[in-house]
Amino acid sequence: VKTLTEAVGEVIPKKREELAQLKSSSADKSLGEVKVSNLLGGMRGLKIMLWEGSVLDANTGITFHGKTIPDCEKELPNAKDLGLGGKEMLPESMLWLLLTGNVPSNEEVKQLSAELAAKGKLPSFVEKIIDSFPKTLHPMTQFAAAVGALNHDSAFAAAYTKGIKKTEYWQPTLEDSIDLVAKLPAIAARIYYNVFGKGDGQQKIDTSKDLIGNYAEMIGYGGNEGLTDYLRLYIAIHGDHEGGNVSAHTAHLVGSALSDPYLSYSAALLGLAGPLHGLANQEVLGWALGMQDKVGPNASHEQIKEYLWDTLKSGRVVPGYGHAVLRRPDPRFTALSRFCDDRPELQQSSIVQLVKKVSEVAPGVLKEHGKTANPFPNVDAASGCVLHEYGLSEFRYYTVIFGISRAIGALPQLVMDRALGLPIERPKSMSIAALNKHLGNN
Ligand code: FAM
Repeated sequence: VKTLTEAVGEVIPKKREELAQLKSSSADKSLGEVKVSNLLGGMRGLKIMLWEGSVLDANTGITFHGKTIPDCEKELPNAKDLGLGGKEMLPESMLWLLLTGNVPSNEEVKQLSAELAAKGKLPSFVEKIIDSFPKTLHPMTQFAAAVGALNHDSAFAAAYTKGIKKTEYWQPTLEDSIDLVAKLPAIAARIYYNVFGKGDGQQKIDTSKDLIGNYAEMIGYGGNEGLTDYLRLYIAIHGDHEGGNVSAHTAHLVGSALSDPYLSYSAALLGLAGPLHGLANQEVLGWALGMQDKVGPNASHEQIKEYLWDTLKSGRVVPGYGHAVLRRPDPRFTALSRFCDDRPELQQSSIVQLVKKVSEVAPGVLKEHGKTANPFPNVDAASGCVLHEYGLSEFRYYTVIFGISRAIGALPQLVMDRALGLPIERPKSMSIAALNKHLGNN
């Protein structure tokens, strides 16, 4: 059975060849013009980054090496295929797909799970760092700090200091990346224990379990098959959403300075911690529970509409709605809704049902409000209520789960950046005065 490292090694020559061809055939071709509105508008729409794992279409949503989420649900080895209890795709399968462009076999995924389990334990100094944080420090800040500290043992940093050849950079980058994916659950579980007192924070990692089976065990939900399976799906589909979102772009940008994967991903986590990005999932649940408190568990469409208008009139955004690129309901939202429809216990849940009703009412209200370019639900409209229903109710923790996931998308690109020898990022910035001068404005 092939290891992930061997599988990546096999695809790199072809990728290098494709890049060389693109450079020689098309280096001078235009990808569109840059307008002042692009510069002032968060660089929206500018095609300025190479990102191999996934492409986001405004209408059809995300594809991972050309595969939609339903394709992945059909083709990627899942919990049932591996006899793990549950039936959702495994994040390990998604990691393999993102790194290689190929669907792994059941045996390859099983071997990868065992490799991750074997590398999953944290060094004791990292445990001590996490234990020293005040409980009141946001879990995402703790997460980013612990991930950054793992750079102490970075294979890439050590190899670079020794003077490794540029063409070989990708190898220790991949080694660090696999090591980091393996250790994220133990960091996240230790934070959960310290801040919320759930699970035992001990690193009881079983090599016969998958990454999320071990994570669920460490946070005290080992016996909860529904939650464990939900976490598999959630973590698999939150992994990659092309390169321009804040967390993915940050990993790529910081990595372009040849900062190792721990440093690059630590920075990405700090971006994920912002309320317009990853923190939205914690915001949605607080907002939905607030609505439930106000209008009761069986809110009518009319009451929901009123609550939505109250939010908008008070100048706040409706969390979980809108997207910088998507102009349709997010297929990740659809996948999580499908999960809810599949599980009888979630059909009884008042919060899950309320969130579903909101998704029927909010697009109309947001259209009438008239500001949002995309009035449809994004992934975070649904992600938190399921966790809450299964008892994982500490919503200050939710973005940490997103943070376990995003590594599965951001780190493969970092490996590719090194394999393709991409340069340090350095876009040109301009001041208002310089812009006016350039444009001939008085
Ligand atoms: N509720 C109310 N107003 C909204 C809105 C929403 N959900 N989404 C966008 N708008 C407003 C936005 O604030 C802006 O108003 P101003 O002109 O007054 O600044 C206007 O509509 C145009 O914004 P846009 O072009 O539609 O969106 P952006 O591309 O600027 O921003 C989001 C995209 C996601 C940051 C934005 O839609 C938002 O704030 N949504 C709520 C927070 C959220 O759900 N974030 C999660 C994103 C997610 F997919 C993830 O990262 N996990």
